[in-house]
Amino acid sequence: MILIGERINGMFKDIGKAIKAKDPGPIHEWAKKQTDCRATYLDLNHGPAAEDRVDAMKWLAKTAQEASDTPLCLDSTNYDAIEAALELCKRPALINSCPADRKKIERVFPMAKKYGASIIGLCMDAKGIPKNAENRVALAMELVAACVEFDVPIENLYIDPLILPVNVAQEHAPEVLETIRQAKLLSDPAPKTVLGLSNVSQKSLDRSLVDRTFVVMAMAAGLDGAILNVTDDPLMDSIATARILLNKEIYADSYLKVFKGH
Ligand code: THG
Repeated sequence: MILIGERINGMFKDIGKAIKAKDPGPIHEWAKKQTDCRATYLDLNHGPAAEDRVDAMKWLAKTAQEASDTPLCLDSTNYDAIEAALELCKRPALINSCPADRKKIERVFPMAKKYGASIIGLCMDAKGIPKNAENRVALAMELVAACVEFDVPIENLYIDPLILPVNVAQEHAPEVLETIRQAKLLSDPAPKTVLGLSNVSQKSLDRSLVDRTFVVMAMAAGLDGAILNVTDDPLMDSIATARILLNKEIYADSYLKVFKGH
């Protein structure tokens, strides 16, 4: 599983403050901590409050790489901010994200090719997020076609069906699972799939329980990666156990110690 640590996000108070004050401490701390928890990528998101997004994203990319060699997942709707950060990335990055919207595709895909970056492609367009799997998959297909058009390897595309909080949008969860199944049939090789897992449990009572139950269901449907709380041990243990039960790793009594989320 590709594990993208979600914690360096201006939505969290400590990170929002650190970005404002240009205090590297919390960024270094979370970059190290999530790397220790075996994150494959570190998500960097300047949050809604950042004034100069280009400047904030550049600072986050520079500061995170002072503390860790883990590749970066550049999470912003501002593509100038993403491009400025791509210039600073020491390892191939993940662009988070691009909707199935022609204007945005024309901005993001050439940039991904130029920097050798991968792309998270969202199952949404200018009209928003479709309710059912069929319409989500149609948008995923546009992103797969864009890979061919702009010469980006399909393996570098991560389709994100977009999961919403179960407490307010319960009917979306099974449609997301079906989208993951069908995304795998769109091309050969198939695109990868990813979720912003913590969305599903926002404002729910036992977040970890909701997250780990849903991630296991999504893995059975073919999920390749998630943006998630990599410091949640029960969640990481569930992912490791699902990897064993899906026969992706060889069983050993010590598998929890050996694999964690991997
Ligand atoms: N898809 C893609 N990228 C994404 C998302 C997605 N990036 C952002 C988000 N969704 C994934 N990251 C988070 C990070 C934090 C939380 C949820 C998703 C979260 N935060 C607490 C909350 O809202 O309750 C904040 C708590 C606090 O302030 O301390 O849950 O879907 N491609």
